[in-house]
Amino acid sequence: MTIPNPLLPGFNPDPSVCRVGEDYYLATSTFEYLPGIALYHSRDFATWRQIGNVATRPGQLAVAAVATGGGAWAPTIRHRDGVFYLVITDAFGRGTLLFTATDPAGPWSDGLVFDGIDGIDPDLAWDDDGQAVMTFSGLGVNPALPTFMQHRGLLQAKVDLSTATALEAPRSVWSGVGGQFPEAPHLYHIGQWWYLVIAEGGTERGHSVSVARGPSPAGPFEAAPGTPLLTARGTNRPVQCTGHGDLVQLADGSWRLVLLGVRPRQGAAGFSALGRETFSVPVTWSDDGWPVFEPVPLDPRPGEAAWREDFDGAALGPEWLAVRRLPAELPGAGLAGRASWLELAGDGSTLSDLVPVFLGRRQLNQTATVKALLDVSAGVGGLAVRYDEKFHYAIAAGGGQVTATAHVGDIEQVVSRPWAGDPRAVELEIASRPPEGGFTPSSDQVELAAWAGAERHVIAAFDGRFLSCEVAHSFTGRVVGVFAQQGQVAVDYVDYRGNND
Ligand code: 6LW
Repeated sequence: MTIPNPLLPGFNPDPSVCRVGEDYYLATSTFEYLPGIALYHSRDFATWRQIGNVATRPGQLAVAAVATGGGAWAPTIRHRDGVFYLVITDAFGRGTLLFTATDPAGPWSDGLVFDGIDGIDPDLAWDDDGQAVMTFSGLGVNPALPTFMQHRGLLQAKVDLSTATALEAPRSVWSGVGGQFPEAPHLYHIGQWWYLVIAEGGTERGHSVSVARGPSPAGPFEAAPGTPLLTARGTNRPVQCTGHGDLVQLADGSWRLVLLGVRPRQGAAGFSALGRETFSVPVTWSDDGWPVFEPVPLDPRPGEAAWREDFDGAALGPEWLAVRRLPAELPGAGLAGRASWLELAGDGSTLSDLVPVFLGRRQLNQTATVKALLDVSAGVGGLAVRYDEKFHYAIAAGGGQVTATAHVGDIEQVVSRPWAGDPRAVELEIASRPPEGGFTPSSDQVELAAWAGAERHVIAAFDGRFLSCEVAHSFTGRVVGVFAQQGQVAVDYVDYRGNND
């Protein structure tokens, strides 16, 4: 079976994976979105299903007021003696956290804050005596500490997992071959060596995977000849920014690396609509015991991806995200009101606020057409594609108007038209299409439209490049969904069709 790339499309950065028998569990970062820390499962490594999220209850992450870019950064997931361990940084929030579960679908524990670990990208390994060892990047992300925004290279400490306490002052370990931001360490005991796999060069075009090995978890580590062993820097490969890898041995004995990357349209100078996604490559071993990685190919799942949510069930699936609060905390009756509709209530916020009344899912494909049917007879609301509060496009209806808005940094363009159609059933659409060819790269063209019966009225069309990770500079990616701005808004369905044209 072909293993596709991206492995997990849509915003799914900082992947970490573990195998238990024939089952694979993979976790990715979610930043300011809740539920937090997406968890995926596979049996063949090619088909994946989101089985849950780690942070599904208030208090597990402190993202309610976190600045964009903060929140859940870079998990490591491991399994030992029947327990799943997930360590992660809640950046600018609670700090370095330990969550545990016996069923990875949840529930996960409330999360213990590590005492004595000040940094990001924690890794968890056990030495030959069963002592837990945490290796992490010494970038300070606690505004209350003098180390805030300082980078102290990669650090390591033995830790007590029952109390989440460092058992020693963190020691420096090998920190790469000179690229900026040595981070994302993962430590493995393979054969006679302890391998340290890290990222360096920064998460943008300079990103890479570097490798070293040593005789003990603490080193001393010797860099692999020619490391970084994987990078797209300076190339025009279709998958850029490749780095932040985690190794796993598959059930058949072969090895793979999961890592993050982006797929800019029109090459390295282009724009990536979806943000950082999860990719994977096979790993072979050289005669002298170093891992060998191929460059990351682009091989998306063929055909159209489609989903439709009719809000018929009693609960939303784990793919649905809200910003800085859980979907169940959004104002309005949610699924508990009108049967087979979702009810949202405006609370005076807009999409430009830190905490909008917005519920969405990751855009999974380079181009996608998303439609929603709304009842706006008692309010104003619509459909939006969001990077963050500074970068979003939306089409709203209500009060006898439809309004398309592009919000790009500090610049806003608003196009309004009177709307005479029935406000109890307004069908809105956001459709992205491949850009016109030409010298200047773009990601896509985004049309914002409203339907009157069989007639499609395009209210505005905007260049999609402004909703890309290169422009927005968020750690996340596009999330498409519905929002309420004023009064009561009800949503009958959201329908998504995407492809990689
Ligand atoms: C992640 C770190 C990084 O923790 O970005 O730039 C952070 N590097 O490895 C968020 O993805």
